[in-house]
Amino acid sequence: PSWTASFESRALAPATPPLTSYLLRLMTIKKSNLCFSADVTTTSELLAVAEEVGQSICLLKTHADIISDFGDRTVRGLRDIAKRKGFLVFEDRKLGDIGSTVQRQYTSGPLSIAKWAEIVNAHIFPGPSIVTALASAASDAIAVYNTAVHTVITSGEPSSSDTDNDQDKPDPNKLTRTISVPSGEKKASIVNISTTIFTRTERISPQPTPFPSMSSASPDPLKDLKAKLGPAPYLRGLLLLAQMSSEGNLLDEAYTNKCLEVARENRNFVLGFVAQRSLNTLPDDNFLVMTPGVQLPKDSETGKVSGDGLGQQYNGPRHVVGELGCDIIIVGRGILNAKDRTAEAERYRKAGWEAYEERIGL
Ligand code: 5IU
Repeated sequence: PSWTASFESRALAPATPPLTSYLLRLMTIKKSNLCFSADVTTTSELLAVAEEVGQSICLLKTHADIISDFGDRTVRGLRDIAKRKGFLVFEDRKLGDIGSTVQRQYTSGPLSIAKWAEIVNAHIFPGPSIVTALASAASDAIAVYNTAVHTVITSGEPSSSDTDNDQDKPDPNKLTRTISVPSGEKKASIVNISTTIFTRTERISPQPTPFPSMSSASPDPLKDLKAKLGPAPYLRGLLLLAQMSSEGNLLDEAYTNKCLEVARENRNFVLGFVAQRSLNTLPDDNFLVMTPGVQLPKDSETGKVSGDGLGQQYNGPRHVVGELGCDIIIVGRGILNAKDRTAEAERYRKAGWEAYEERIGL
């Protein structure tokens, strides 16, 4: 589909991968193409700001490695808010190493990204195997998750061979069945990092069906959202860094085209790009473009915000969404530094959504 097609029709196109489809549905129902970039340095700040802006966003972007006390509390808190307020999580880790290393960076260590973020991003400068390596790690994580969930649901009581069950009472929300995994150390380790996080309600859901839009008059829009969208599926996807917003960056046209080529070879795992314009050119391309470097002038001001003095270059939502065909605006300090972040997130949501509606001719 071309970028002038509606998000809804792109969600429902038969070849659209499930995570892309889910996100496009979420965006349509919430009327939000806003990703908030939560560049904060403590868990408390992250959870507080996620609560403040959650209602207005479709995606929350993290830099987990700048959170000084990142850990279980961060992950549980963020997943809880994401579930309640209805957004997906994107860890802006910018992976860029050989396949074997990025698999470990993605699934293990203190960040264990695959456990809690639906979306992660990577550079392709190491070559295309960075993508296939991550795709394979993600599908292992998904397989393990589904097997584990299935076991919890079907077996009810814990079995004696549970490896992580020394409490008296089993916690039904804990996936402790490493025994159910079809063996292999790698898989077992993914289960271990997952055990305290996944709950039964996050089971994978089938390809979504058409949906009505969310009524803005609803007394509880978030409850509405859940009823219409269904539970979030446990799926993982990758964004390729095809273009950057910073001055003098080295990602030239040839590099951007190479990203597109690699993405097309991995359509089920690569849901799109971090870029500055739409890259969809073939009829089959349904990649989402997420665009950082977006700011609105303050409410009291007019004109354009230019940069941050450290190389960042800003554009407005109308330009990137309406004229360049980007799908999702990524906004950090524009919202983070506002006095009333809830109101500011809502102002950005509206601006992003109006630019999108204009572009599709509404
Ligand atoms: N980010 C960019 N530009 C890029 C890429 C990522 O700004 O090209 I790739 C990140 C950096 C920061 C956020 O986390 O997006 C933008 O934050 P501000 O809206 O505060 O500038």
